[in-house]
Amino acid sequence: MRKLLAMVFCLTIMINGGCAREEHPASAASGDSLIVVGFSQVGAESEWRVANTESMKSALSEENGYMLIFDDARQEQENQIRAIRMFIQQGVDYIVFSPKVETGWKSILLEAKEANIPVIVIDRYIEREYENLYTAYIGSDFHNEGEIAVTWLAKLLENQGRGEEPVRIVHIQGTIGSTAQVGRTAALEKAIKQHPNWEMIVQECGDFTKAKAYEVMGSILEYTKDIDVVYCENDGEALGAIAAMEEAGLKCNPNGGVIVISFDATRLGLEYCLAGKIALDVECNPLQGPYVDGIIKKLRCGEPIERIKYIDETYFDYFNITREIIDNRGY
Ligand code: GZL
Repeated sequence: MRKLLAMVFCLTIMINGGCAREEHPASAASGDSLIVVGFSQVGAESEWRVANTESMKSALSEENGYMLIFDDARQEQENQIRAIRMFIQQGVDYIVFSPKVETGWKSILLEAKEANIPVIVIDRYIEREYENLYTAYIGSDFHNEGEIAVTWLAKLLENQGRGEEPVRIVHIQGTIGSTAQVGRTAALEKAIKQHPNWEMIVQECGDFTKAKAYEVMGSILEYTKDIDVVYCENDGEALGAIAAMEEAGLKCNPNGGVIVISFDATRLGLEYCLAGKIALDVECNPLQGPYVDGIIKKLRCGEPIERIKYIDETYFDYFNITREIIDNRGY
């Protein structure tokens, strides 16, 4: 309905003195000078993604002075490119998107630049050589998330007297080419080179979904159950892998069972952590809406902005998680 509204209003452009409206017809469409934002979201593949979408929608609300045009790309980059082109044609004031993968954005971002529409990238990055094509980035340092995970794992194994023993690792990766996958994978691959007793027995893509990880883990269990660690690149994958392992009779627990490493620290993931099924859950904060709201408001007032913003993140493990922590989580 909002899109139709924006389209209809775009067709009946009102002449207005407001600075933003002179730049982009769509903001003339908003009548009471709402800031028109086109937001292209990757999809709804995980609890993390759902929380990210909710954060954006609540921050870029009409009450906060926005008309939000939302598009769910259903995990297809082509759909994101199509949506961004539509936003440009509608003459929105700002474009916000989470790039499914890092490559393939140069052409559409050049179109946005030519249309003089600022682009804010959230969550995942685009390839570094085109950094000049966006105005700001808000998200996570994914390599650091991976470093937190492998450092924690090395310490756990050391404390268990397994610092020299063979450690057989199954690696279930996120969407290949996404920044979250690139960073979390790089940290594990680097750690495996640093620990001669760590062995990557399988590396498969779980595409950040529970269903795909369940399927992949099920196939792996058909030819080996001799597994010490399963490194999953988000909570959805961890839940799928754990379901497959438990069906195969394996116990997931850092004390004597399979050590499951995960990322996101969604409430559901932390429930599994409390139960010991996930040993470590590294936080990846999806609550980026308020940051985007703040950047847009500063841009409109000509105030300086922080071009690259990494959100502060921590981790939770089976040994420190509590019911109170879970109950107080924002997502
Ligand atoms: C991370 C984000 C990832 C999450 C997954 O910022 O891009 O995508 O870790 C989500 O849950 O699917």
